Amino acid sequence: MLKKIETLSAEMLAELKKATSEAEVKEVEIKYLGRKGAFNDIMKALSSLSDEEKRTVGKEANITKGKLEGAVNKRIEELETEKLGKIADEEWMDMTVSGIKPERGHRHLISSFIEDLERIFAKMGFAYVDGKEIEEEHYNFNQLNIPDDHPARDMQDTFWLKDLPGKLLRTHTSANQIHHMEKNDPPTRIISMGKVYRKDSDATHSPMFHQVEGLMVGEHISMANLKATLTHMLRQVFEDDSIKVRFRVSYFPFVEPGLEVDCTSPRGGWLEIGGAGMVHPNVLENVGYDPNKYTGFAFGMGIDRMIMIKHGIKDLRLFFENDLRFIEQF
Ligand code: FA5
Repeated sequence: MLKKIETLSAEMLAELKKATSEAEVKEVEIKYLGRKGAFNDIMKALSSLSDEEKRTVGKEANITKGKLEGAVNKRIEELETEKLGKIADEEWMDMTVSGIKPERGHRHLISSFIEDLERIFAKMGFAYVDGKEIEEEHYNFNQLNIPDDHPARDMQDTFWLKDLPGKLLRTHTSANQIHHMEKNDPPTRIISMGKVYRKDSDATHSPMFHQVEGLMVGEHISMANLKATLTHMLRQVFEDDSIKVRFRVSYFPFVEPGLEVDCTSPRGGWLEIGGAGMVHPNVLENVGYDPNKYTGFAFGMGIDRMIMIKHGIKDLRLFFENDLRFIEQF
């Protein structure tokens, strides 16, 4: 009997060693130590032994069972440690390796310039109003004192939209003056910016470019206010307090008098940057403002032109080609 206990014990220990999972260990445990297991058979067989033998064999069987239970728990622990060790081996991370830095982009030159302009005008009390790139003739031309047959329509070569009568890609941001004045009473002080479109293309003309429009209407608004506003804006934009502004008489149907605006360039000489003037009485009347009570100025500048002047860029098309060698310089 004692020999049998010894053999069973050795067999069980060998099987435990071979078990590779907790479930397998449990199976071995049941096979030897379970209710119908091999050790129970020995316990049952004790009844046929003498009292003396019962005591020795029984005692030995209990001690061995206790040891084997310990071996079961030990094997389970071993397997758990092995498992964790394996995970640590396979899934480790080297925290000292430097990471991959994601490339950080930045605002396009035009977008950041537009933000600067918005800030500069906000400080002078101009509210920002948005507009639409697809416009109606009514806003882009008619209300701006440019009726159907007016030759001034040819001054801005227009992209008309196929199958949408009277709709076009706005040729200037001046359309936003009308949208605003039709909905708001004077006095008013706004700017508006965005993309405009014309059939134009060379180094200084792009079929899509950007304008900033300004409008100030109230009592006693004069050309002096216009000059002061533009001078302050350009000095801020070019970060140069010596910038001068000059007006040359010109023609735009929606202003009277109409002006071309030039400024001294940070690189010397005079440069043309936009159009301006005193809002035409017909325009004020069109939107229901009393031209005998109110006066106002308006201006429209080429944003791309201003950026070209500021950074000495010769070709406007560079702005829109998205060549990183260009974009990353700003
Ligand atoms: C206008 O568009 C008028 N709406 C400006 C205005 C507003 C006058 C309010 C009076 C009162 P003009 O067509 O000149 O005007 O354009 C204004 C500026 O836009 C130009 O001086 C120039 O800087 C810029 N510009 C015009 N065409 C292009 C183009 N194809 N590409 C880039 N910039 C352009």
